Amino acid sequence: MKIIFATHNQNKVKELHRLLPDPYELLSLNDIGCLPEIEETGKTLEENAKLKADYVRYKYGLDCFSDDSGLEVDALNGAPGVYSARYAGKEKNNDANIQKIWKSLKGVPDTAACFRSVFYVHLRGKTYSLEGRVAGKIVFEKRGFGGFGYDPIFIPNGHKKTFAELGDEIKNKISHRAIATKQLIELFNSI
Ligand code: ITT
Repeated sequence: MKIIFATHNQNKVKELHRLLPDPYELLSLNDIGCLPEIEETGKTLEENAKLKADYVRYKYGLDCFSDDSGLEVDALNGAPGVYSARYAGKEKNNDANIQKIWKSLKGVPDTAACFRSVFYVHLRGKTYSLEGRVAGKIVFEKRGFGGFGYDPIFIPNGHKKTFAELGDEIKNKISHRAIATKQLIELFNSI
């Protein structure tokens, strides 16, 4: 079964390739020749996830799913949240984003945070919204080389290492995206 994942983020694509079992053939936006960036003008993860999936559904007439995700820091009232990719500017500079998190959290003792991922799905004339969340905390140094984005500064609860240190195998068991993907597979299996 072919599934279109409405993303240009190759890190997300790599994770989904590992998370989806064999019968599913994952196609990204690049794979279907959809090269322009889809504008993310929503104010919530839910709104942006819908925007991305709707774009593909209505431009190409294809079933698909999207993922809008972000890091939500308690002491920053949920920021960077929906603006995670562009926290330090629209050029999506990951190092600058991490520096901005550290600056905003300077002197803050409680660095509790979570990653949240919202999937919006178009499937056989119906739409679905799915969500995964993983809680943890921010650390003030980059640790590890795996993953992407904020992974080097995020330690999931119950662990002593960052997502970047834990590596793909463990991240893909417990992450926000892994939890949402489980629900996606259940949805596919239910129809
Ligand atoms: P698409 O819109 O094409 O899917 P994007 O990178 O712009 O790609 P988002 O708008 O959903 O995706 O932004 C997600 C950002 O949140 C991402 O760029 C990272 O900065 C952060 N993020 C999301 N999931 C993450 C993860 O598993 N590990 C680390 N950072 C993550």
